[in-house]
Amino acid sequence: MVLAWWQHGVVYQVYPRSFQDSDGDGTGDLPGIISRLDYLVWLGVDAVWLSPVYPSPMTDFGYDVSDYCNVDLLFGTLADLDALIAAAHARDVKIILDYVPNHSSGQHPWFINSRNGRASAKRDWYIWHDGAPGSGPPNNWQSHFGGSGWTWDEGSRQYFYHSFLPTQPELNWRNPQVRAAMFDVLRFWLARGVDGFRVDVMWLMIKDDQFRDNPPNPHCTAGGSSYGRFIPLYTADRPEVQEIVAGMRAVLDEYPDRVLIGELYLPIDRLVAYYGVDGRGAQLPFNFQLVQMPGWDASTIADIITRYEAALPPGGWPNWVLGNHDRPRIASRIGTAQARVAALLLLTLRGTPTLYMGDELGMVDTPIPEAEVQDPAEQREPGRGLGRDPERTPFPWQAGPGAGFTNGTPWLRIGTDAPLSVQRADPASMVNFCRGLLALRRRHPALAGGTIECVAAHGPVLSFRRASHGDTLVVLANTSGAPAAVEVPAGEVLLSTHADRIGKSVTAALTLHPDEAVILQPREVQHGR
Ligand code: TEU
Repeated sequence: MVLAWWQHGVVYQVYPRSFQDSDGDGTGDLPGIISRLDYLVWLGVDAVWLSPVYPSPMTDFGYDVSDYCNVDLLFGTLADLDALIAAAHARDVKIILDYVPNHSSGQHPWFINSRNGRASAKRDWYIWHDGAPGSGPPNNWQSHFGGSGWTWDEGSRQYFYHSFLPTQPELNWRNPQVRAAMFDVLRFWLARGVDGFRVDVMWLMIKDDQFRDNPPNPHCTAGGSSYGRFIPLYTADRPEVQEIVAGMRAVLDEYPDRVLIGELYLPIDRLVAYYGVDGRGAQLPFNFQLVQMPGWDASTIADIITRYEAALPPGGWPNWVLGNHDRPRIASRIGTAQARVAALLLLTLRGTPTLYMGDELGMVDTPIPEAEVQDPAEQREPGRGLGRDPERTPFPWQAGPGAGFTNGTPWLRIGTDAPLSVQRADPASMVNFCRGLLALRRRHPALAGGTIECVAAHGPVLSFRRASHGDTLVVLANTSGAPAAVEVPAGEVLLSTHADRIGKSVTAALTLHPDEAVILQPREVQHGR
């Protein structure tokens, strides 16, 4: 089976604001990314997903778009993005843009028109509603950032809905004019050579047309976001959204080899619906099971892999993610030793991996003092661990002030992680381990496109087998901090989180070090039997 680039390749998420500043304003930008493409080639990734770089008031750091077909001067110009696409393609690296269709900025001309009055041409491009009888918002729909999802507009004397900030009014995707306009946005970028899109909050794009209250959440945890007080039955994963996803995919299919990735925080059985009927939906509905799992142990991971693989529809291509710009970093969630184990799993499980920038360095969350908090999620619901600044700190390229990220004042403080320059010089560093994994992945068809079999947990050890046309590898991951003995086929260790193990022959039993994961090539395969 010939694999598409988005099947055998590895996606790397760049948070542009924090990747590389080229003009000293303390914020990353497009020329900065261009200057670092050779690093990404050195690392061995195949596609770059850029978080939004469109014009925006930046109330949610670019996820509040005021012009879908341009570039914010903070990041550069449209010509800079064209140059990035060309420079990436010259290196056989694909460019995926973040597409934010669920809501625009309140400063978008469409919303300014819509807010002008109930008779304005674009009134129905957004979700407006009278208040509840008596007073107050129409219903109990909440913002993901806390508080009501409705804001009163005194001028036109109605409420408008926003799943996130009041500065992010919800587009009305039931309106065919909105669909047509937003599908043309896709075509604008596709015509410029963009290789695909990561669709922001794909599962939120349709809301109940009867505006019914969401039911209370019996599992609501104290201290969490107020959003969790209700089950988003009427504001998430509505059946009509599938038609929108299929429409987006149909637009991408007007161009060759484009990929549609969906941001979807859903349980497995609902997540797989987004592959669409006959695979006409998203090729990669993001699988956040390893991001959201409460613990980190072999049996839980084995169960997730098994259930996910079983749930995939015919032709559904799997994918795995460990982190992104919205969630605490994997190394902070499970520790730096297990983060190596997690990296090996991410790059050996079946399907397309997405690597969040800095995780290849083993970056941890950087504590942000209250006075320096910038994320609205933290500002609106402080002290609940919902803030995202800690996982968004600038990429540390080298030691010293600015860490090679900027020669100005960084927009957000720089953490204390070992910089790339130091790690590149250390053969045992996380970045060299990840680079070795990526190289092994490219050398072994079993990893990029092979089957996954024999998924099991033996106490703290997760094991599975990858195979393709005579190339067979066995992955063993000790998810504990204690040594763990495990039965293995005799063979050779091709890669390990522990450098001393590499190249060693193993017999029927192997005692894994604490926090050790290995990739084993069984001997029966080595002699081609
Ligand atoms: O995030 C949507 C999402 O996953 C929310 O759960 C969000 O992570 C959480 O509520 C934040 O506390 C996407 C983007 O990735 C995120 O950066 C944006 O803020 C959000 O949509 C709105 O566009």
